[in-house]
Amino acid sequence: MIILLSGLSGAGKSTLSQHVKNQLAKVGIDTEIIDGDEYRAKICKDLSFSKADRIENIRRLGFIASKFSARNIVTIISAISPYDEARQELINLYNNVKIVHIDCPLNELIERDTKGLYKRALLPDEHPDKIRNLTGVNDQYEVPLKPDLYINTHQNSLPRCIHILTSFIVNNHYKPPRSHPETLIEIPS
Ligand code: ADX
Repeated sequence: MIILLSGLSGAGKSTLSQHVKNQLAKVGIDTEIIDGDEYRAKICKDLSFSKADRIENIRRLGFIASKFSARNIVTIISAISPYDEARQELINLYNNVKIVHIDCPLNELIERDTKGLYKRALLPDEHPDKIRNLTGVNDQYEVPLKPDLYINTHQNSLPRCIHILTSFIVNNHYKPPRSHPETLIEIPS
């Protein structure tokens, strides 16, 4: 299963995915997190925040996710993924892709502003530090219209958000039948 956590920067995608991974480990479900920030620092270094590059970013993350997912590892992509086109591409290409919209009102994100990005996007136009393409402020975020799951991180506490996402994954995760001893391959000595 591929879980695409889509939402604005600071909405809580990374925090949530880490906690959910820990919860899933307790019930024996293996999880891999593919985090936009982390991959942009490594194999997506060449990509900007233009529309084409953001779509390419999700394409690459999706491809990697599909490899983990094919091994029955729950794979959480934590990336803004602002374009419906990119999200739809993953749904069309891979099995069992679930879109989860991690929502939080912009005024709350501006208040939290853990990375200082919103402050920079709201600077006057002539300011040298101004960010001109921050998703949700001066760049587009296409709200997922029919997400498989919607979580509002402002209206729900962190434990509640963790519970909602963990339960969703547990209920949708394919559990392979346990192999019987007679089906085990014998290794010749
Ligand atoms: S995506 O749009 O291509 O899906 P991704 O999730 O990989 O974005 O990266 C978003 C992260 O990059 C943000 O959490 C933030 O830390 C950083 N960032 C830097 N500049 C921008 C920007 N202009 N818009 C959005 N995020 C930005």
